[in-house]
Amino acid sequence: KRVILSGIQPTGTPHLGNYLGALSNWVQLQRDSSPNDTLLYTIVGWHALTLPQDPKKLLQSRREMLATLLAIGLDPSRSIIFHQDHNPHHTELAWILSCLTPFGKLKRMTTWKSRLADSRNANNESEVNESLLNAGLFTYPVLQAADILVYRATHVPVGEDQTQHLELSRDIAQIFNQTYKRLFTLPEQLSTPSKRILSLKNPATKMSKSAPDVQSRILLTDSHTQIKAKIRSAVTDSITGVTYDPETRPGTSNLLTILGACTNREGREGSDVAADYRSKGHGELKADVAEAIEELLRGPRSEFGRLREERGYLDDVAKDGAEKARALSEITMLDVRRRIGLS
Ligand code: AQP
Repeated sequence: KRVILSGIQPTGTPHLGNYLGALSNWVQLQRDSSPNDTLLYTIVGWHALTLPQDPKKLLQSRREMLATLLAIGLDPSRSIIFHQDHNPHHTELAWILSCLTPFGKLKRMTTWKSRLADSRNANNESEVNESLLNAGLFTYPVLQAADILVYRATHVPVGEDQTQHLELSRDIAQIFNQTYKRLFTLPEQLSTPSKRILSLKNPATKMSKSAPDVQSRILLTDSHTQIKAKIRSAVTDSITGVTYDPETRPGTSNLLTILGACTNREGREGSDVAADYRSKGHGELKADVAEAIEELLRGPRSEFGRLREERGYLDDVAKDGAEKARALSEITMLDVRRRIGLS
């Protein structure tokens, strides 16, 4: 029996990268899993707070993220879909785990190291600008461990960029098990055929919800016209013809990756797609990419448009999800509190 957990931050409207890299896999897991498996999908509002958020926008993004998860096909009668911040067990366990987590392990997280580097660059100094960093940015991998361990998740579908954090979750689980009596099974990374989708404007970086230029990403809510315009203006190169070479032609290769992923969810690679465009140009490629994205997103977009207005229904789904999640995590927390002497 597997317990599968994954999460997404409500930091803006989800984009094609989120969909191809994570969300579509969640739906696939729902389809392929055994009825004995428990599926938990969470909108991680507490993680979003590690960067400044406008409260009104955050509230809206949370609700819209829930509508998106339902619109793409997650079924609340099969999967437990909930807001992380509706279940205080996450933060309770995170505190307990943070008291067991060696400081040095957190210092070695590459996400932290790149934050440190950014805080230096921003000032163009070798000194860290501490006002650009908060304690949450340093400790959030512990909260992530708690998100997973509080449900004793056995499998976590995440991209490769999360491998180090998942290893940390396993280390923390092991420290707990050694310090107290064994409680946690060690969660495994569930490798998904996830594709890293790059920014349409700067293909040296990934497509991201919070990148300032909205033209750099296809939103799941974009109209057909918006999709066509964004793909038409996507950065490629001036080399004649279309070939797949992520090193020298990242923009063109990204479009091929998108086309492969949109037209065949079983992992048709950008290099396979390139063969169809050997004698064609960027214009034809872009037109086909825009149509393939439209084909993929049309259904979810119209479902999202309907669901976002159904506030009562969304509140009911969130409430029901939180109750189911809390009922599961309470079992773990009773055990945890007893073991550490705080029952
Ligand atoms: N460009 C991408 N290509 C493939 N997968 C991606 N994911 C994000 N961007 C891409 C995957 O989406 C899931 C949810 O991500 P998240 O919201 O938890 O945080 P993130 O990875 O930081 O995503 P964003 O879109 O870049 O958000 P912001 O800008 O707020 O940081 C994850 O499984 C992630 O791998």
